[in-house]
Amino acid sequence: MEELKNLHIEKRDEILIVTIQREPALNALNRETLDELDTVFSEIDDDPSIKGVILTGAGEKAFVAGADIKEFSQVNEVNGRSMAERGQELFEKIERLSKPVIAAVNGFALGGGCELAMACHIRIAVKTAKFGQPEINLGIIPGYGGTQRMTRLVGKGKAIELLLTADMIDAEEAYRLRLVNYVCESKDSMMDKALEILNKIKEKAPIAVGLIIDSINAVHTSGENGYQTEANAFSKCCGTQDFKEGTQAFLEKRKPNFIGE
Ligand code: CO8
Repeated sequence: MEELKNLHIEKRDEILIVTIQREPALNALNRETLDELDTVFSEIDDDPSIKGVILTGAGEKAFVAGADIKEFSQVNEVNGRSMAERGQELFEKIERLSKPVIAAVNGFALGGGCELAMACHIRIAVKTAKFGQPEINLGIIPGYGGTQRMTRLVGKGKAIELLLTADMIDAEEAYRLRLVNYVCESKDSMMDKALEILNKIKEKAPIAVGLIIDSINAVHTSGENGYQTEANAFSKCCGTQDFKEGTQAFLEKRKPNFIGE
């Protein structure tokens, strides 16, 4: 992997911990950081030694405070579209990864930061975290899929309110709205919770893990028939060694040994 300036990568057992580290800018997503995230997330699916990913931000203050506003002076109607599409493509790559990705939200998750967290499969927050889509205060709208993913996660009425008012909500409110799965006391306990979930999932049959993510994503992909995707995925699982092994292990009252084939 090429040298990364804005990300810190650590592998703990088979879990990859990706930390965005631009603390002076509250981990805002500049172009270079987006490129680096793309590099890292492009390699995960093909790496059998990685079973899950935790995405977090450096420090105690911010997960990601949004797209880097300092780069906005160069944005116009033409390149604004391609910049939004480029970000959307990356976030979709994360959402479509065949391995679970948990956003460990350690502080502000605003604008593109909230959108990035929402592209992850699961969100866990520290109790001091704050979420919001303040783009309207800058005269723009969320451009990295926030209008779509926020609506799916919290429902239309609340999504419209949050995006039109730019109100920031705390972690407890985010939990109440089902934007996050868990709220933790500290950054350490949040990381422990994320690892606990991923360590549980990594014992499961890898092909089935990927196909469940695929099938759940299909609910939200326009033009895609989710039931059809699920039936296709189900039949694919039925052809795997892991399916035979899982069934056999149950009948033999032992733990299954999944091999990802
Ligand atoms: N971009 C660049 N720098 C930032 C950002 C950001 N999004 N957020 C904070 N910073 C910088 C500040 O400029 C400051 O830098 P400096 O010390 O050099 O002045 C440093 O981080 C610390 O920030 P503050 O002094 O403002 O810290 P506070 O504790 O007072 O406030 C807040 C923290 C509330 C998080 C505040 O920084 C803030 O409101 N930040 C902006 C949040 C925001 O509006 N985010 C949305 C951006 S728009 C977006 O994400 C659109 C995504 C789609 C883009 C599509 C492609 C074009």
